Amino acid sequence: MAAGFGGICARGGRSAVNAMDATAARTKQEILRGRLVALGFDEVRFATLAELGGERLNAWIAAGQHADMHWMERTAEKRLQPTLVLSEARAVIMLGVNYASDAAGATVPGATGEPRATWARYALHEDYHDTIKVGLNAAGNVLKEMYGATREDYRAYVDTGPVLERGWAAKAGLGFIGKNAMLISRRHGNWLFLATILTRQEFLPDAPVRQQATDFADTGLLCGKCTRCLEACPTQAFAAPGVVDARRCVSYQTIENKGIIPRELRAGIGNRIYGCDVCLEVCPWNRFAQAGRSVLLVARRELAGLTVRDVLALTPARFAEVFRKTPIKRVKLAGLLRNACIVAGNSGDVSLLESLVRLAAHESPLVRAHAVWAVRKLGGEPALASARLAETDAAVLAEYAAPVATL
Ligand code: B12
Ligand code: SF4
Ligand code: SF4
Repeated sequence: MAAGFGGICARGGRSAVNAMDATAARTKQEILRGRLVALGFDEVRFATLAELGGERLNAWIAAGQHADMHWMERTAEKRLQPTLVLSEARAVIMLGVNYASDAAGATVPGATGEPRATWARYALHEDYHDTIKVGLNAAGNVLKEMYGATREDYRAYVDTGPVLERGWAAKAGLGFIGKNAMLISRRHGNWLFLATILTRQEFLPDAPVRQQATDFADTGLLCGKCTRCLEACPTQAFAAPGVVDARRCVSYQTIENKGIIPRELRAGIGNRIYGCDVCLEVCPWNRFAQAGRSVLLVARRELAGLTVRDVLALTPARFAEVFRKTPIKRVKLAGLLRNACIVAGNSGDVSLLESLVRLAAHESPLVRAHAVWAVRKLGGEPALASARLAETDAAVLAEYAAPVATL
């Protein structure tokens, strides 16, 4: 791949030619931007490779705020040094995909008063890792066509790569980092997926939202005195503005945690069955968000209609069918039943007891533990007598033994 913009022709002076080259490079870059927008990316911006500053990430890991996401520890060095991911990398193309839509998490109870679950807005789509990947593959073809880039000249990621996507997005000017830790866009509010192309090609950098917005000190740059997100967090997960302690975050607990959800956090989970958007929803910057074009997304609005009772009744076959192609399949049936037990326990709806008592004899100890908690919380403990007699798992027995005041 031809990396630079420089070059000298026999007759012109170096600076005149460089100026001409820079203009040509800029024009070409704008054509590239237009072509990537046409592929479905709502934001396409460029940053040159520079130090991002590792203090924030290192401090987060040192404090254990990454919970058991040990892969964050293992990849920290790469996240801070993109040339370890791609040698001779020179620039980052930061891409954003708007997912603001009226498919917001279902927070309104149905007409029948049946308890509903709230799903993170992003989850009410086919898995964005898969659908945005299609756009990234197409972007690779454009880079090849326009710049002669081979597969070795760039790395393209959405979410799962060892890159600090929000930091690069702030550098490239997609938005600013809010006190809720989100990359917030003036055009899309909080509803922007990020994707990254690390490349050996040089690009002219775009400006950040404000010139000084290049450092961690600028977290909350356009928040002013607002602290809504910090106050609204249902589990007090913010260790400081812009710093999420994953151990307390509902998103971590309901998606990434594969084990028991700490008892003291369960009430705060409320009816959030998968992920959490509270600190995003309350942000006043969302009022500028326009509906997305959905070129790289496939909405699955029907999922918002599922009731807690529907989820508690899922069989392996039905789970596979309903959540096919969605990110929710990643938590597997046992993980989703665990979350649904918590939502049911918090609902106060004793008509769910029958399903919960059945789950207290489920084959998975993870499900049994949370079902026992929910049954006890709804006051149905006597119905657990036979399940308790058969129980041998230490974690489940601990749920039977927990003092009622801690439920
Ligand atoms: C680990 C992870 C999580 C963890 C930890 C969250 C966290 N706050 O770190 C958990 C599981 C809790 C989580 C939850 C969610 N996540 Co998440 N997550 C990630 C992941 C994989 C890594 C994030 C990371 O590096 N964290 C470590 C901390 C220390 O870094 P950071 O928060 O990114 O902050 C850095 C920069 O902001 C920088 N910084 C701070 N201020 C400033 C200012 C300037 C000017 C600069 C340059 C840098 C800078 O400092 C930090 C460290 O360097 C990224 C994908 C990726 N590869 O980056 C997605 C990602 C951050 N998640 C995303 C989403 C959508 C979510 C949820 C909304 C999902 C949900 N609905 O349940 C929640 C939101 C929770 C929240 N308020 O942060 C999106 C965010 C998009 C956006 N617009 O910001 C990402 C980018 C995935 C994607 N590709 O779209 N997530
Ligand atoms: S995602 Fe939810 S639990 Fe996590 S920090 Fe935001 S409001 Fe708190
Ligand atoms: S809710 Fe307020 S403080 Fe939080 S990110 Fe939005 S503007 Fe900033």
